[in-house]
Amino acid sequence: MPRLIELQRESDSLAACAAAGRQVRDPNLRGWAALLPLRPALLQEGLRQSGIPVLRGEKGALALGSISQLWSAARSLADAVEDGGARALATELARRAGNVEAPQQPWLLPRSRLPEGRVLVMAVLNVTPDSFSDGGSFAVADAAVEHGLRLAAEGADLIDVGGESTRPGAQPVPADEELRRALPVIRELVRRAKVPISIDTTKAEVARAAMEAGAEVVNDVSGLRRDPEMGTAVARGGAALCLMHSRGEPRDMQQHAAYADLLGEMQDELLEGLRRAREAGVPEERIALDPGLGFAKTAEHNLLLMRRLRELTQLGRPLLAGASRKSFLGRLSGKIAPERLTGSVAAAAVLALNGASILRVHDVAATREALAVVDAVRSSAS
Ligand code: PMM
Repeated sequence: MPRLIELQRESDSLAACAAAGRQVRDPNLRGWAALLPLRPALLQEGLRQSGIPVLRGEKGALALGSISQLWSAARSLADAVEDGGARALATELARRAGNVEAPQQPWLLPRSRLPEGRVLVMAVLNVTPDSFSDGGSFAVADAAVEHGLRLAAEGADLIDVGGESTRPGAQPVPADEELRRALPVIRELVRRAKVPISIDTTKAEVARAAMEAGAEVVNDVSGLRRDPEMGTAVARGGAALCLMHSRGEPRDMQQHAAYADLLGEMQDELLEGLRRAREAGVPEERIALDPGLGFAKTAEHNLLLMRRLRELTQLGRPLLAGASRKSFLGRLSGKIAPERLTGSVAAAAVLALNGASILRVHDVAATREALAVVDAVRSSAS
């Protein structure tokens, strides 16, 4: 069965060469090595053809690469190789590599530079009629701006402004209404908050206006599926993009919550979103991926995803995730949305520990406090 060896130092390289039974031992191998049995040789050949260097020894072969390269080559071979033994090896290698967290990638924004070396917090600022008591649209915008400034002062690294509810069952809002709600708030926060602003929308028209007003991130919960112009709009506007996994539309998405292999199908669908974004001209380093907790997922799917989140780090992009106040947490605590703070902070800690780079949350101060602990635990490992 394949074994994965991390090659950080000279001694790791020498040990990997010894395990493969190589006469000449190279002290300079770095990254990851998959130690494979010599037979059947079809897996080695397949890996070689996918561009992975393979060194043979008397006892085994070493396939070398980053964990994401090994994972993705093994995953495609597991589907393609016909020989049963080689296929079983490829499947096992893909499974093992999938369990290793890939190194976190930076997320590049057009103007701001996000802090590195810790998990980031994206604050939720929903400007929908049910989120602020409605004293007329100016009063709502003022209250939203004040709330946004408070979230920034509490330590938010980004603020995500949304003018359309995406809750399960929510009805769509026309673009002009979404703009009427979100645009004044974005303009004011771009001027006054010292953190980058994101627009939570699935409409290219809204994204364009928000980018013109200074938004640096477009957060599309449809993962570029809903509006065919969205990819080009983001590429032209130069913003960063959050591609979230979902299926169907908010009004019917829970009918699509059926998976034979949740993580495998999500990886395929997120890769499809990445391909769409690249084809539209959005540079890869500007893209973050989001598992879309609660979107076309049952409560059980959400929990499984939280436990196995690190498998999505193999897609090679930073992971953004949001569990904050969601209904599956309410099912566990029996609490209504505004009272789900403790569960939300626990969920944020789990997500951060399992590989999320950015957390989308309502409660910034409490989350930052919990993340200080998670960051300390994570960095103690290296
Ligand atoms: N969840 C909601 C809205 N937008 N965007 C991203 N990227 N990820 C999410 O999980 C997400 C989102 C719904 O939650 P809310 O109604 O509390 O904003």
